[in-house]
Amino acid sequence: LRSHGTVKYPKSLPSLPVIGSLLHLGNHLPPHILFCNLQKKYGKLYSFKMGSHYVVVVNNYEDAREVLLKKGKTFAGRPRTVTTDILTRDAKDIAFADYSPTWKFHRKLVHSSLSMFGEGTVAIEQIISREAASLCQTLSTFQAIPFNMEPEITRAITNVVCALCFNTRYRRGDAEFQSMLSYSKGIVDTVAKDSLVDIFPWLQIFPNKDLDILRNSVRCRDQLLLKKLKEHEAAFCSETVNDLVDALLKAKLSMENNNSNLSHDVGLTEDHILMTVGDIFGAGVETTSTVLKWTIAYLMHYPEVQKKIQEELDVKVGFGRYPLLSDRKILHYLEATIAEVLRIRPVSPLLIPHVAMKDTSIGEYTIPKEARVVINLWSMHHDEKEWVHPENFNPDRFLDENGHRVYSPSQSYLPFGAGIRVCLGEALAKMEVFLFLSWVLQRFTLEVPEGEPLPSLEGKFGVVLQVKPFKVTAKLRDVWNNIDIAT
Ligand code: HEM
Ligand code: PLO
Repeated sequence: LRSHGTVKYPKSLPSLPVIGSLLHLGNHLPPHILFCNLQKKYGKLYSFKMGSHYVVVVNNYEDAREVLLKKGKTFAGRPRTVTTDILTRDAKDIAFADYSPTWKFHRKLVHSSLSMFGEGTVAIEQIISREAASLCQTLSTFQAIPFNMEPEITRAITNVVCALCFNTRYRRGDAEFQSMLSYSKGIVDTVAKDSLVDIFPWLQIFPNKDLDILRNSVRCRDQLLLKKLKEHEAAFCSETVNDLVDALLKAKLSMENNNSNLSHDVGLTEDHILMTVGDIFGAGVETTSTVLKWTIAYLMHYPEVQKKIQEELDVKVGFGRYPLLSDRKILHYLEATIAEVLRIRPVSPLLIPHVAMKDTSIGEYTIPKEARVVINLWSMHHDEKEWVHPENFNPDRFLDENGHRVYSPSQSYLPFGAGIRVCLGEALAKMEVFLFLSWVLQRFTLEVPEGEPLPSLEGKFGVVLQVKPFKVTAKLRDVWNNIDIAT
């Protein structure tokens, strides 16, 4: 440890070239696993230099909670990185924007608009259920034919976000949806390619193929977003606010009417509106569809878990009605399964890096202003002191002895982060994952097709922890052959 009088800094890795070579040579370990393994040598809290940046890695819940909750505001900054600056026109969005009045204002605006269009109310339940019904309809056309569920899951989830942002939806094969799929893949593959920690700052100096793909994909996305914005402007009527774009336009117009400079000061420019919608749209699609794919992959490996979910559905919901959001209170095993998926394969295993906005501390260690703080959720969710056999998939961890859902069996569990930078879509995501899974599993049993391998559970690290593609068969459950299906 480096100590200067009473000042004690976290143990430091020798130098960046070490990290660089570790990443290259360390069996190509993804950063969350590498950072987890480095604890053995450097302890739970350690640091390294990345070019001129000082990075601190937190691997335990005590320190993570201090950063996110106790000192949430101090650590609410965000770093700028080359790729996210391209994505967000220099951080004019929410997720990658530094702590500022503009960030605060947009977060509030989006939060209230999402609730206005029904988060937690009947409207959003209807939107999700409509897409769940449509997904089930599509699945029934695949009867017993092995297929990759990814495009249909993505379309269903995209349609929910489309309804909230633009008040539209896509049909199968829609050209605009296809182009969205392709630009989004381009962004996911290249933005923060080796994690948002910007492991390879040299990207900046040597523009390469990935940066071209990113720029082209972002250009396509921005064209689409701009088109939506112009359509909304043309049809705008302040009396009927139908979606997020309307809500942002209304806020902008009302500010411009009151004081022509205010909308610029607070960051309600066209750029800000486009980037904010881009964030919600991107986060809304990539995260939720990833959780659904992980859940299905685990259900393939653990058919007994799928069976238990179905038995619970049969007893508590039956076959005479659709699953409803209010069933979350009684479908404990399904809720526990979702919680366990978010533990074992967190969508965002390193969160988004935080930045110390002033000199501060974590535990007994001094943290200088501008330090980047990476919270390693993977270490927290796989901590052997907190979880029995953490690599085992076991929904029962989230149930008490009466089979009721335990909100959080350990403090070492924060799939959505916590504090003032907590995920903005947590409530929405939980509703979607619950409704889609309950609708699908009420009707279908998902199986590994004959001759196909089990899905890989390894994961592919990037801006989200992705599942590798796999095939399933969706078999209509026997009981439905004798019942008039109400989809
Ligand atoms: C941020 C997880 C779904 C919008 C985050 C963070 C995590 C997370 C870990 C970073 C927190 C931090 O840096 O401390 C998840 C998971 C999801 C999910 C596990 C699905 C199960 C969504 C959805 C939306 C959304 C559906 C949009 C509707 C956002 C936004 C931020 C964020 C805007 C940035 C917040 C900020 O920096 O102020 N999410 N998310 N997320 N999420 Fe989610
Ligand atoms: C996903 C690809 C989109 O085209 C753009 C986009 C916007 C917001 C990002 C999201 C991507 C990935 C997941 C992120 C989200 C903001 C918050 C969320 C990083 C890059 C998480 C899980 O932290």
